[in-house]
Amino acid sequence: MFAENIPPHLPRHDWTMPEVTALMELPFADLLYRAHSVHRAAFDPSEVQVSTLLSIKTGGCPEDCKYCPQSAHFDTGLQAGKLMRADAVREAARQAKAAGASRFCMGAAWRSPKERDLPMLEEMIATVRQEGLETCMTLGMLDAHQAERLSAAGLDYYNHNLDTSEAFYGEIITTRSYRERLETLRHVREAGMKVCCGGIAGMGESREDRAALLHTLATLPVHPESVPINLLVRVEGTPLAGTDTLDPLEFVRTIATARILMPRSQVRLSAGREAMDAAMQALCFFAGANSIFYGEKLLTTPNPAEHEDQALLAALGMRAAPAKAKEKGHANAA
Ligand code: SAM
Ligand code: DTB
Ligand code: SF4
Repeated sequence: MFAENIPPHLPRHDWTMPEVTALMELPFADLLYRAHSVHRAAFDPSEVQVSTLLSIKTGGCPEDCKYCPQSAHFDTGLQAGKLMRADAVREAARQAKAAGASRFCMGAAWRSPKERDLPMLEEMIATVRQEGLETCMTLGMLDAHQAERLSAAGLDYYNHNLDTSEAFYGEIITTRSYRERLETLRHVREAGMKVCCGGIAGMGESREDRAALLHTLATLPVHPESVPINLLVRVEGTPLAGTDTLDPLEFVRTIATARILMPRSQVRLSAGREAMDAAMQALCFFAGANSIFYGEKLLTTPNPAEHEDQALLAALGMRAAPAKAKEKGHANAA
């Protein structure tokens, strides 16, 4: 059933859907054993990469993503704001760095950035780099020119999620297509940035949909360096507010399968940790998650307090990974 002769911790890009569903359906202990073995072969299992989020432009978004508190289509009581200025971003980056983050992710509630926003975004990238943090942005769709501008300004990562399977996607978003998402990912890759791309579990999709999302990610020409797996945060006022709770073991299975399919990627236990107890998070780490969002706010919703996460990592004998040294010859600005 599984390809023989290939060490399991080396990336493969030829995974088939039957292989992915077979992994997802393994007895739980077999799946976790396999995922943890792959994880150990590629990473120090005691290290976790730590990213802090900042919403640089909040709310009023024209897109209709049914999970999102920032969409202008739904009334979630969120106050919309303007694009922040780089000096305010510097202060937030400083605090994140002092608290132990290695990467700073800036998110904007846009369909895509406007030409007039690019100078301020470039200034933000330079500012966050000066504070000694890796930079990440998530601004919606990018064309090739925008991706090149951001890359030239020194942006290390671009986050753009596929969110779910192509088949389920139309139930969740109608204002932009799956194909457009893949196009943005291509522009990001071609501009020389690292790709951060994952999705959301718990939106009412099936196990098959979760498998299909992971299959799409794992068969991209290059695996995303960072794979955020979010558990839906059910926000009052969004159409998905009343969605049934996902079985926690299904979420752990999703993490484990992502780890096996993309053995060298950082798999991030992303949104939704407020609803998870320590045991579930420990299982996710054992299954191969090795990255978290850190700081008491995600973009607009709560995340565990820093002292809670410090206590959790200490209890598990885990520690924050230091920022990666810049690779020589990286296409981005120094
Ligand atoms: N507007 C940009 C875009 O969507 O491309 C960037 C920001 S958007 C908030 C980034 C990602 O956050 C989404 O793709 C989605 O995966 C995640 N997200 C948003 N709301 C969420 C929620 N309620 N629960 C879990 N993840 C969520
Ligand atoms: C990702 O996959 N999750 C983050 C980040 N990328 C931008 C965002 C989670 C947002 C959760 C809802 C909110 O706080 O608004
Ligand atoms: Fe807008 Fe992004 Fe929220 Fe969709 S996920 S509504 S694009 S902010």
